[in-house]
Amino acid sequence: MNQGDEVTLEILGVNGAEHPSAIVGYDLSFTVKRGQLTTVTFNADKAGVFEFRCGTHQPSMVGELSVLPGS
Ligand SMILES: [Cu+2]
Repeated sequence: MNQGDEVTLEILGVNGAEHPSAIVGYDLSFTVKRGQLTTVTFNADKAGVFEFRCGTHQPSMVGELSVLPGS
């Protein structure tokens, strides 16, 4: 995605009952639950690589959100 984009993440919970998660640096938190689609909408106003992580399943359950700089 590019900086300035309006972004919607759709995350489907498959394994594990609950995943209380956050995107570090974007001040976003949400909980993914098994069998449910979690929707997170935000404006990608900061460029960079941001870690998203589940607070329960560490150190393995992490990902990265990459936002390319705007022109
Ligand atoms: Cu988890």
